[in-house]
Amino acid sequence: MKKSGKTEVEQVRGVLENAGARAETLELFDEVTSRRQFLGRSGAALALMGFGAGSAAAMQGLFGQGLVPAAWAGQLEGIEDDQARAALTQAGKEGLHIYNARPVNGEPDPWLLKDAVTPIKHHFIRNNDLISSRAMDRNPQGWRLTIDGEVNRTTHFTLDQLQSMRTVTLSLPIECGGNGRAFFDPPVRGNQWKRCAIGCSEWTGVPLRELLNAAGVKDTAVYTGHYGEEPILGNRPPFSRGIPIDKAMEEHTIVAFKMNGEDLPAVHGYPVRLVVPGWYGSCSHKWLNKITLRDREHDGRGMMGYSYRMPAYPVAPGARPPEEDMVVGGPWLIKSIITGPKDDAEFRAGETVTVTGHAWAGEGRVRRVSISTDFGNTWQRARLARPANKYAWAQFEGEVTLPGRGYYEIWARAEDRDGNIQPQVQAWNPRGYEGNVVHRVPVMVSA
Ligand SMILES: Nc1nc2c(c(=O)[nH]1)N[C@H]1C(S)=C(S)[C@@H](COP(=O)(O)O)O[C@H]1N2
Ligand SMILES: [Mo]
Repeated sequence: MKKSGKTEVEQVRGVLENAGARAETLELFDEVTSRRQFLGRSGAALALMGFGAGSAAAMQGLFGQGLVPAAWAGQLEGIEDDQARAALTQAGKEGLHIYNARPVNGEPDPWLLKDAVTPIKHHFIRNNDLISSRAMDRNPQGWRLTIDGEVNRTTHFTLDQLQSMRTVTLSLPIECGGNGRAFFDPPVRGNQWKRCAIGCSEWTGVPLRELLNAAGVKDTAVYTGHYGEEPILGNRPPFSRGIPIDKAMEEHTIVAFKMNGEDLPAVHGYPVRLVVPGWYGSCSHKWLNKITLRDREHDGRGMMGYSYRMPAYPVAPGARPPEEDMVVGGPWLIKSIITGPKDDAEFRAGETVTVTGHAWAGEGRVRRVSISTDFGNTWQRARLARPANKYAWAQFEGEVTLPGRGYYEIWARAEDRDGNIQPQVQAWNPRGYEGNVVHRVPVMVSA
């Protein structure tokens, strides 16, 4: 934290104390101001502080007194929506950069994603619309999941029924199709996700195929269509994506009702969501209440035009291929992130620096992660841990030594078993999907 910032915080604390602020208000003040150190440079202005459930009132008290320090003002502007605040608080979110509040969208910094299993507080959020009151109240009354369409019999499941079936618990990544969009040149519209619209939490639920089999899958079923319960922003059809039937029948595609052992927070899809690992996050439908099996590719909102679609052939940066040349996107590419060191970390010449991170590979398997400190001129192999299960990300770790003073970048590059390697330059597409350019972490070395 900058010296001037600290002085300002201390001044405000003094004013609060003199004004006779309650002990719990001072405690909250200290908690919030001390957490700022986790927020990183550019993030501070938009970052979300991890307010406890009871602290909103205390914050209101502060605002009422006109005592909002400049250091806080921007952070709270990022969450100007009551529902977003409540949803973020319920999920205990901490350290996310909130891009918008209505709908709510946010991602953490890479150094907050060190854990093999992403804690709920640091899992990114991507909503296209709003959150229902059922989800906010976590009320399962009257909710059911319907399987219909190309099935022998339309079948319904209550939450109790799902929970009494054979469940599985798996570490599964969910990664937004637009993760990495911020690195597209020329820029493309949409949330400017950097590297952390990904999480790999532990999801508990029922394999989707067991529900589909219970309904009886007809030979004519080739695709799914997903529907959920959410208030739609504006006058448009509900968000509804789908996946090919083979992916739906794959044993790791699950209907999940627990995240890291807890009931799903509203913001992550209470009461149940799909988890379709290795594919664009948009396939992992939240607040799920119906799956329709279809005899053709699904045509819901999010399946047509340029939305979650890729050009059928490589296009020039900035080009706009005709709509009929766009095809539905799905599987993710080989990718990795560096979770340590942080951006702008400072080291001494000759010091051993531990580099940590994760690698994952869509439908593939990670074979190798390599690290470079000389702009990709030379690479050294990192140690790679065995992932928890298929699709889970694999932890990597390696040591590098930075020889002399100056500016360095630490790069990581993953390779899958089919020989696909993360590129050092980002290929372009009109909506900024499948961004997987190598992660570069700038560090400074002193003599
Ligand atoms: N019903 C519904 N499901 C949804 C979405 C949505 O807007 N509505 N967003 C999707 C997208 S684009 C992504 S990337 C993931 C994000 O999941 P998370 O918010 O739990 O991280 O949810 C998907 N499921
Ligand atoms: Mo997404």
